[in-house]
Amino acid sequence: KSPCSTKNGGAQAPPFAGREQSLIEDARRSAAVLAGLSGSSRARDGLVFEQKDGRVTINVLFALSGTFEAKLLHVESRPGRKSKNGATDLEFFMKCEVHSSDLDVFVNSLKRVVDDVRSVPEEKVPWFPRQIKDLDRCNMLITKFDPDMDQDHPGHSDPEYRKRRAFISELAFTHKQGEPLPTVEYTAEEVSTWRHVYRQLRGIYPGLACRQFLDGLQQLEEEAGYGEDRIPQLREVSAFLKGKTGFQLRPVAGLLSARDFLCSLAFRVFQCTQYIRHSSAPMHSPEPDCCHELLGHIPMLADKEFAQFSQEIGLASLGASDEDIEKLSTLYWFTVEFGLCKQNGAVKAYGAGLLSSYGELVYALSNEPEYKPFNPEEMATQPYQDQTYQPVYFVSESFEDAKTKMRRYSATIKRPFAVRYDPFTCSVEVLDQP
Ligand code: HBI
Ligand code: FE
Repeated sequence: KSPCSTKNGGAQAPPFAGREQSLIEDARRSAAVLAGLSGSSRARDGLVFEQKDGRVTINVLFALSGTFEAKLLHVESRPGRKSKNGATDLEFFMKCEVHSSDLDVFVNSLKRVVDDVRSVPEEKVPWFPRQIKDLDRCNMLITKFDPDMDQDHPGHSDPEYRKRRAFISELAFTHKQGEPLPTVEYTAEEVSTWRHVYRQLRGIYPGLACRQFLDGLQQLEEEAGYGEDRIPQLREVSAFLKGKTGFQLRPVAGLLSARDFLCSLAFRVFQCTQYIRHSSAPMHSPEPDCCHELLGHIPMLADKEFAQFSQEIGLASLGASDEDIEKLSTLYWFTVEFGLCKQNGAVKAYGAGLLSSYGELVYALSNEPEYKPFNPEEMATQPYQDQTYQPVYFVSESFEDAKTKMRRYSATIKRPFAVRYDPFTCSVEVLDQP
């Protein structure tokens, strides 16, 4: 009889590690019998069976010699190769993790007991999407600001709000690339929150927002149904953007990991939340919401040069190390989220975090905060605030200038390959991979 299959999903110590020596002795005594059963001369190192209802449970025990620590990550039984007499071998597949300094001792020790030992080197380049369809796999959410997890979230103690959020999240979770974007019928309360935010911000934009933003917003008002009386649908906004800069939207359930968020920009896809902030705090949201996306980000993404700038940050992030992702995400923070730029001798806002927050927009353009010139090397490691206003903002001379400096910075990110975006196939070509 075949032994039952064992699955061990968690990272645990080997099932018999540390058991009594008597168990090992017992197993050794049984080994000869088992060798007969399984037909494997290798299965000699100690086995214990238990018999129940005509089935035999076989506990395989390896006594490995040497000094090392290994973790058993996974065990399974599976049909192996066909042997000469036509029968299929039953293989046991085990996956272990061991420190690289112990690798040789461990592998040699294993080889005395098992037929096939292979080591898989640590992956050097993190996985990244190659085609726009692969973005379906880039959905790692960060829950630190979500209303279910964050006690300080204005909607935390409102079960109705959390239910609504769960409903809208589900639309994002089930969306697949290429499908029509989900539409949400917003409630009167949600529209009233939107109206409040829109009205307040719209009034101060002309003096504080950069030219590109104002142009974009005006076009959105004329062509994509922007206004204070309704929350625009992602579907219509996405169609609008596609015609302007080739950017498209994709619904997302909340704050994404920096890696997953940035990589979508490489495909000119902007991950967009579809829920709105809690009505008790219309001027403040700890996490991105549709006010932040639709008012802060979208008008800028209608600008060709800014769209290019955003995509280049995305391309630089593909396959980058964790440290480089951290730096790129900080750069993104001080530009796309909180950037300022000079225009006709005045400082204006282009960052979405500013353009979607009445309080911080006014503060950033007052003479309170510190301004520093645009410098990617310095920006990439500047500590930043995600709880309150920024103590420092970086001011670029122009988008052209920001783009040139960013390109220079991206070129210093070490990757064993280059990437090129092919707009015809919406895919990333990987060049010079060794
Ligand atoms: N996720 N949904 C979403 N929206 C953002 O604006 C966003 C994100 N994740 C990370 C992020 N922004 C940035 O702060 C950088 O870390 C890239
Ligand atoms: Fe944002």
